[in-house]
Amino acid sequence: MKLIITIIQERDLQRVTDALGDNGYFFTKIASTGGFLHDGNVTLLLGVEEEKVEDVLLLIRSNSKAREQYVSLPPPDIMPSSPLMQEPVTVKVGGAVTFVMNVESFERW
Ligand code: 2BA
Repeated sequence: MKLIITIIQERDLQRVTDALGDNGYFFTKIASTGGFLHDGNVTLLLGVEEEKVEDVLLLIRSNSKAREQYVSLPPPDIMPSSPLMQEPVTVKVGGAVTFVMNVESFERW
């Protein structure tokens, strides 16, 4: 079994979770916050059999989208403020950031 952890943008949540649910996958949804932009995002946890991993990744990829986001000021705790660092920048966020991990054991009582 594998544990898939995927971080998606809130705007993709409905599409991604509908696609996973329609295909019979169980998942846990956790509200999360990006450490860089400090924006809300959503983390999904899915325990799946190894042979289903590619199918899940395909569903996530095809239902989430990369977007450019305008950042007017860098977060002060990440980058110390300096007049030279206050130029607006764009960052590309997503589609989805996904980790696939081995699961040592799985129990459901
Ligand atoms: P954030 O941390 O808010 O990052 C949003 C976007 O800002 C990132 O998009 C990336 O394009 C940019 N970014 C992040 N850290 C940066 C840095 N130190 N310098 C320059 N640009 C930076 P994504 O890579 O698509 O990430 C989207 C969200 O996925 C992240 O939101 C974070 O919540 C999560 N994430 C990304 N990589 C991760 C990792 N290695 N471990 C854990 N979570 C991660």
